[in-house]
Amino acid sequence: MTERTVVVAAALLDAGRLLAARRSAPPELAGRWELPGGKVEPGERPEAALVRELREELGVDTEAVERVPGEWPLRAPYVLQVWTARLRPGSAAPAPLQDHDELRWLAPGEIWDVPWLDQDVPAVRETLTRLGTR
Ligand code: DCM
Repeated sequence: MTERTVVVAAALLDAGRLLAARRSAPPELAGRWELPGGKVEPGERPEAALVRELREELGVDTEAVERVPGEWPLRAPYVLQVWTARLRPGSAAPAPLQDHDELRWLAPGEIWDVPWLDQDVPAVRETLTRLGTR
């Protein structure tokens, strides 16, 4: 039995802004904002899962940059891990293709303007801490 499944999420950064995505499904998560991402498949590297999920959900070409230290519990058996990521040259701009109905690039002073999923709040906070110390 698998005891945990990693969900990878991206702190996608561009020009000093962070991408937030508003979920359109499932009903219990709809309307709340998240760092976009999804489940790592068996045998898949988390960084590869991140790039795949962002391509599927947002139509972008990205690369994972570095892991944000920490791991946050979701509904069992899922745990959330976060990587910073960037758009690769020539990537399309992100568009809400599935799972989301709105996207926002948040400047540093706007990060807490959106109602994040409860479980994403500590991950976003840790991401900001890391960015602030570089
Ligand atoms: N999830 C989350 N926070 C994120 C990304 C995903 O809480 N930043 C949750 C929502 C789903 C599960 O992880 O329950 C899998 O995500 P998805 O449905 O996007 O594959």
